Amino acid sequence: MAPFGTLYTLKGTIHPRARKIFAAAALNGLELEVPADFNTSAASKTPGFLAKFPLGQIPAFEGKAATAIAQHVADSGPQREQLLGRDAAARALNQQWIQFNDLQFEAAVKDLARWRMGYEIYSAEREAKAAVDVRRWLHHYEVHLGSGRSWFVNEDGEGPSLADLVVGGSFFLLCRLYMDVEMRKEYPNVLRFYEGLGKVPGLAELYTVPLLEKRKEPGQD
Ligand SMILES: N[C@@H](CCC(=O)N[C@@H](CS)C(=O)NCC(=O)O)C(=O)O
Repeated sequence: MAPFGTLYTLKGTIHPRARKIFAAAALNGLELEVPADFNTSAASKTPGFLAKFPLGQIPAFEGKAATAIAQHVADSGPQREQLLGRDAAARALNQQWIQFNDLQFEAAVKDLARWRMGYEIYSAEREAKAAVDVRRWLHHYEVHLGSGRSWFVNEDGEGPSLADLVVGGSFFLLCRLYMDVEMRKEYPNVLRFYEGLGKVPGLAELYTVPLLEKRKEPGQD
């Protein structure tokens, strides 16, 4: 089968923002080609790349950024209804959780992640704010999933929607760098949701992360 298109993201590693894109592609049976020479972030600053994507950011695909790419891929295959919703109400709920995740949860996760990954200078003040925020948003997820539901929008038997793939991508990063064994005990429903996502055929590699005993320190990743 011909690839669905070219995704500009780092070859050989799964960029934190690309996880949801590869997951939507896996569920829709679509292949995304990553250029073989796109293996450092300098590749996103070449004149050729900037001519196509003026912001010079990755992941990139046909003029779109991460969540919009995931939406495009989700809308382009046989699992479209599962991923985006079978009716107006389900599609709106997908948007609600996706936007909440990107604006609230992922923003706080990103603040906790960036200096652990060595991208920014540590700020005790931002760390403290992000630590409070991330718990507030996780609590919202925990309560929503508390009724025993497997997925944010879909019924249990329907499989994950794009909202689950998006939340799962941010949660992966939190688990990889920050959420230690003590913190995990506070969010059993979110953990159950995340483990369920990793059990979906095709998604294990994207949503399984070795769980941390101890939170990483700034610059430790
Ligand atoms: N809103 C964009 C943000 C993408 C983004 O910030 N990518 C970073 C890598 S994590 C990047 O390319 N930064 C380089 C830059 O901004 O010059 C998305 O979600 O795709």
